[in-house]
Amino acid sequence: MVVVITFLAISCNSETKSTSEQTAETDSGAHCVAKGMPSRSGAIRQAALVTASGETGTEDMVLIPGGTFQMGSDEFPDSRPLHTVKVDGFWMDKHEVTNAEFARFVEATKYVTVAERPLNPKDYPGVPADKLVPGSAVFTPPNQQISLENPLAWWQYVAGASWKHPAGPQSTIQGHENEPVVHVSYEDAAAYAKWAGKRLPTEAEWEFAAQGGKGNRKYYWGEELKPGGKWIANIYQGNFPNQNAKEDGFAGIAPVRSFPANPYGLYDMDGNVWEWCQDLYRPDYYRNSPKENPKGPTDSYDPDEPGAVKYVQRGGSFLCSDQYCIRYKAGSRGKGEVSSGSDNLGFRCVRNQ
Ligand SMILES: [Ca+2]
Ligand SMILES: [Ca+2]
Repeated sequence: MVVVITFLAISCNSETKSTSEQTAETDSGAHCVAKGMPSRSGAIRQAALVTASGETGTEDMVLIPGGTFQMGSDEFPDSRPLHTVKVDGFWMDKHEVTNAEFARFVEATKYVTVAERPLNPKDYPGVPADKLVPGSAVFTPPNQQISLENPLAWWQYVAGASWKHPAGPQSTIQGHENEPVVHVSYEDAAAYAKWAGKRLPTEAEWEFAAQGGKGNRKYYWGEELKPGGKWIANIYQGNFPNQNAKEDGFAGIAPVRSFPANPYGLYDMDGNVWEWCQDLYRPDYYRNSPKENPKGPTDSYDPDEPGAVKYVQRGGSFLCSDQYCIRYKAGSRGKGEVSSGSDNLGFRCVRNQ
């Protein structure tokens, strides 16, 4: 396996975080990978070439009525302050976009995802050409308990990993058609949405939908971590990252609809895979964001990585737990570099009413 680890090692290693900062990690592989991987956003802009399929149906979507809600969370610095937001109604995919759905898109458009595209040596001065191989970030847990300070201890850039080969070249999506597609960059997700006659949700739409009409609570499903003693979302139990107790039944990705739907009929808004939103990311956006149908700031800024263009991700993944990444909690935000994917990052789409 060839890994482009030289760059990765620089930045993710360089961070030393307090315990509270660690638990606020987003643990998106893309977040970590972006720290060492120069952006590939200069690669072929295939999304611009994708045309809409003309699809207008709302099969496998639900109508979210729109309304006013409390957005954000006081628990996370970049989710403050809690503020009142109004969103119009919209249709939303009931579940994360699946491998089967993404395969239909690729079949129809011959789209090549960012993770599958060659890397331009100009973007990586000093890196030998044989290291510049297409690939993506794969969760690769160590065998023993380790410090949680260095995400590179469990994230590896795997050559040949892509949506078709989620764990690397030898892996396949055959038999996993009903699982969420992963290793999709923002551009890939937006291209799929455009083809499907849909779009990515705004962050406000996503959170409004996740609340299920129940208001701002600790978790999107309620105030208790395990209502009735049962796990009702695919997150991480056990000792992160090396001892996955999989009490919820899944060590990794679960097929969509494996856990109960929320009151709107939406599945896996919590956990399973992170979901791209259309908004650019800034940690200070909520301090002065529009009160109606906010669509994100006009530029992106992440103090952890000032040069990177980042978009918001929501909901957490199968790697989230109270021990490390608590960003599956209601109102919390994730972020990812525009050209990066990982095996715990996917998306779902919406359509205007
Ligand atoms: Ca799990
Ligand atoms: Ca999800």
